[in-house]
Amino acid sequence: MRGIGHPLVGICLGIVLTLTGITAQAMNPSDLQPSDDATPVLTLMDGGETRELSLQEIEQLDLYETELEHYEGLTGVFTGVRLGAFIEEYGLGDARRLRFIAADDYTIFLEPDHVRERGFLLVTRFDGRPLRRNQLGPLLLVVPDEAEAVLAGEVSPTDWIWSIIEIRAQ
Ligand SMILES: Nc1nc2c(c(=O)[nH]1)N[C@H]1C(S)=C(S)[C@@H](COP(=O)(O)O)O[C@H]1N2
Ligand SMILES: [Mo]
Repeated sequence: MRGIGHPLVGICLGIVLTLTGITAQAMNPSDLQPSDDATPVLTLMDGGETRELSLQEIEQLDLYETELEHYEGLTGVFTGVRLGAFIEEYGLGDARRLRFIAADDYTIFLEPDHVRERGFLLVTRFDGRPLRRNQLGPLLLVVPDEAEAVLAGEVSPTDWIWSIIEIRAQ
C-alpha cells in the first residue's frame, strides 16, 4: 500500500504545482491595506470636468494581485484595481473611448467594452510598494491572461501602458 502511496503523492503534487504555475498569472484578491497617500497621481478628464485622484482614492476599490514577469524587467507581485471596476466607479463606462496618457506622452485608446472583456489590472503597487516613475509608475496596465503570450513574443503588449498620468473620456 505504501509502495503505491508515494508515487501517487508525487503525481498529485505534480498536478497541484502545474495548476499553481498556470493560475499564477490569474488575479486574486489582495490582503493589502489601501494606501493613505492623498497625493494626486492621476488626472481624469470627462467632458468639461477634471478630477485628480490619489492612490488613497483609487485603492478604495477592491484590490487584486497577480504574480508575473513584466517585459520591462520587473518580476514580482503586481497589485491594483480592476480597470473595469474603476471605469464604472468613475462613470467612464459610457464613453465612446477612453484615452490613456503616459508621462512620456505615449498614449492608447480603449473602448469600455474591450476593457470589460480583457481583464486589465490598473496596477498601483509592485511587491507591495507604490511604483515610482522609474519603475513604470505611478500607474500601469497589465493583462495577466496575456502575460505568457507577451513574454513568448506571441502578443505585442501595446496596451500595457506604463507611467499613466491621465485618463480622458472621449
Ligand atoms: N509609457 C509607455 N508605455 C508603453 C510604451 C511607451 O513607449 N511608453 N510602449 C508600448 C509598446 S508599443 C509596447 S510594444 C510595449 C513595449 O514597449 P518597448 O518595446 O518600447 O519597451 O510597451 C507599451 N507601453
Ligand atoms: Mo510596440
